[in-house]
Amino acid sequence: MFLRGFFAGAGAAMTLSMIITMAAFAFTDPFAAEERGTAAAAAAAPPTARAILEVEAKPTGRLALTVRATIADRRYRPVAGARPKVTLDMIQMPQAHRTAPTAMDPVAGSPGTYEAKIVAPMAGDFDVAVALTTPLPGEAHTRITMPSRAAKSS
Ligand SMILES: [Cu+2]
Repeated sequence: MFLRGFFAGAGAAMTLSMIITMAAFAFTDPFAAEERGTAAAAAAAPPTARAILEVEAKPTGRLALTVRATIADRRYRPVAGARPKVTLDMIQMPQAHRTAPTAMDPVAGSPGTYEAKIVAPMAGDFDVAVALTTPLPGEAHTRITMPSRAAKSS
């Protein structure tokens, strides 16, 4: 009698604990689970864990331009310690004189912001690509037109 009650009780308890576990899975924040992670979990991070980038480029002189990128994680927290690189590729002449990737430097006092001053190979329209691999992978593009003569400063 006691034993039967015990097993029935154990069975009910087990079922209840399974329901709680399943509910916990259903309501656990998947980002939190990922960030809690160990090195193994980080290595297995899903490909959706990508950086969010905003890229701006502006001409600063004849063929010279400044590229600025802000890099954040998926929760819009600035990503410090990244090593973004910028590459120019001419839109009218794809791959013809794509620049070597140039490292971008962190901007002092502005966490998650990186900048590089580069020189376009010729006047024209360029795709400006900023990419990083650590601590998160990410890539973003903008476009810039380098005028055939330097714009007058106003
Ligand atoms: Cu060209």
